[in-house]
Parts: sequence; C-alpha cells; structure tokens
Amino acid sequence: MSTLSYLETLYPSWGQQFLMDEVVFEVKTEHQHLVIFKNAQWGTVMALDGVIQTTEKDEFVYHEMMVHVPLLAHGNAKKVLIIGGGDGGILREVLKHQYVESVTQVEIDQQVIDMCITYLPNHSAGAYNNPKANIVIDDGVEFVNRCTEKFDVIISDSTDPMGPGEVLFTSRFYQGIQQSLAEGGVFVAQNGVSFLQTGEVVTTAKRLGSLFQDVHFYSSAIPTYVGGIMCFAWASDNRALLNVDLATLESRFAAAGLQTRFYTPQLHKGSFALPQYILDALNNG
Ligand code: AG3
Repeated sequence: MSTLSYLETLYPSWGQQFLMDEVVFEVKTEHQHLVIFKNAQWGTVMALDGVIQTTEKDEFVYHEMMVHVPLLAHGNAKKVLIIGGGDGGILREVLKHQYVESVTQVEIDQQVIDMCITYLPNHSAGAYNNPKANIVIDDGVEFVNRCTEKFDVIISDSTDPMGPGEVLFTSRFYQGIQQSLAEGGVFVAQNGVSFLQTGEVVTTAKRLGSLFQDVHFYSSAIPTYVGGIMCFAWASDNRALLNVDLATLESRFAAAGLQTRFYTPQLHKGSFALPQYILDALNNG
C-alpha cells in the first residue's frame, strides 16, 4: 500500500486526505504547485496549491450542473463563453448541445490545457478538436472588458478566490461579464462550499447585485469539494430563466438528447432551493 499521501490545505484546521498510488505529474514553481496523481477511489486527481480541483470519478456532477442548468434554462443559446475550465470538462458538456454554434473558452494558461489533455483525457474527451470551439489564451478579466462580442451563456469555471483565481470574483470582472452578455442571457460561476466559505456567497451577491436584476444561487453536493453543498452564482436580467417550469425543462432536456449521470430537470428545479443558513447569511450580509 502506498504511504505517499496528499492533504488538502484549503481550510486551516481540517481537510481531506488522499493516498497517492502514483504521482503522474508535478510542477512546483515559485507561484504554484500543481500535482496530478492516481487514487484508487477517485481515479486521476488534479490539485492546485493545496486544493482539489477535479477528479475523474466525480467531475460529472460539477460539470453537468455548471452547464446544463444555464443552457436548458435559456433553451436557445447559440454563443457560449467559458472563463477558465482548462481541464475541458465544461467545454465537453457545452458541445453536447446541438444548437450551440460556437464556444469561446478563455484560459490563462495553455499548459493547463495541454496537461489535462495528456493526463485527464476523459475530461475534454476530444472537445478541444471540435470546430465549434475557439480557444483563447488570455486573462479572463481583460478579455471580458475588451470584448465586443455578446454571449448567450457565460460560465466561469475558476479556482477559489485566492491567488490567480481571485480576480474572477471582482466587480471589474463582473462588469465585463455584464457587457459581454447578450440580451436575455445568463452568467453562472463556481462560488464555493458555502458552509465553510460563507463570505463568498455574501460578497458575490453584493457585487453581482449592483449589476444584474436577478442574482441567485443554485447548489449541488460535489463529493471531493468536501464540506457540504457548493453554490453556483446565477446572474441575469432575464427573470424568466429562473422560472422555467418543469415540463419545459423536461421537453428541452429530451429534445437535446442528453445522456447525463447527475443532471435531471427535477434536480435543476430543486437546486435553486437554498438552506436557511445560506439565506440568513445573504439577508444579514
Ligand atoms: N474548479 C473549482 C474548484 C473549487 C474547489 N473549491 C473548493 N472545494 N472549495 C474546478 C475546475 C473543474 N473544471
């Protein structure tokens, strides 16, 4: 049995630990520590600066909820923008929607994409070769503030708001999002494990709230983002998207011909109901 292990250091006094059967890639620079290893329970695991980013076994929960919720709520998204998401899981799920004409992905680091194609090939599953995919290596904040194109759905698949990911939670980023969102469009973003990172929902709600008419969160439990449910931020000026009824979601889901392992239209509806501790934090914040 392996004695090498990886301890997540996201929280100061508690964290999950993995046995590393094999370290397949590791790079320690002065700015970051990236490691990809194999674990019997979770398959290939990627961690960055002490935080588990994705695992082969449970990535579908996160990627399906980040993609199918906004896309099926919208129902007719033709242009989609992904910020971050270097492992390609978001891109893979977006491209399952046939009516999507083009997907632009802005990732700051080409090396992350290349490494994930090599070591986590099932995440992108060939999506980077799809002619509808347009990959831009750039800073997401600069891109959205400069961009003159408009997108129906924008998905921010970032790290936590510390280090390089921090800028993707700022008002300047959200202003760029507002400018880049087509009329009737919706923005969603990874927004932390709320039991432990409660401040994140409060801050995001304030920042997005001053720019969009409709700011909300939906949630899901992702096994290796430990500590309870993760919240996803939702921002739009189109209130109808939040209130799409179950029958409509079911018919869009069927028409899209999606084979999912987590997403269902009923889960979609239910994911917008938040526990009282989050509602209290939002009301008191
Ligand atoms: N990006 C989100 C990782 C967040 C982990 N944070 C946490 N457990 N609080 C993952 C990239 C997947 N494409």
